[in-house]
Amino acid sequence: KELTESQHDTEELTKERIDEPPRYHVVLLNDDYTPMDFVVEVLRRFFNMNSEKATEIMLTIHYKGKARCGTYSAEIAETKVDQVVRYAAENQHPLQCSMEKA
Ligand code: TYC
Repeated sequence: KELTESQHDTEELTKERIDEPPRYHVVLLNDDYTPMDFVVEVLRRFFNMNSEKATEIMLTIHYKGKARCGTYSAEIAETKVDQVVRYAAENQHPLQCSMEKA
């Protein structure tokens, strides 16, 4: 599109001003002990998945070692990791959860 010189300047200034905050994938890791049902429950409870989606993601983790469960701002991702690790520990499961920069 054709822009005047001042429109170019405005676009550049806007670009510099609205730098989007970084986002993070929350990742669940496989282990040999956590029951499949528990992982499905975690995915439904903390990542708002339906049974079908939760089962699909749980099986991806089981067969491939890990899967992304959602992408969030740093603060929300940290909260999810915290909630999952705490809930797993409360239930004596070794389920591990971490975050990766998107
Ligand atoms: N591998 C586990 C089992 O066979 C199931 C499992 C799936 C564990 C996903 C953790 O994040 C996980 N019971």
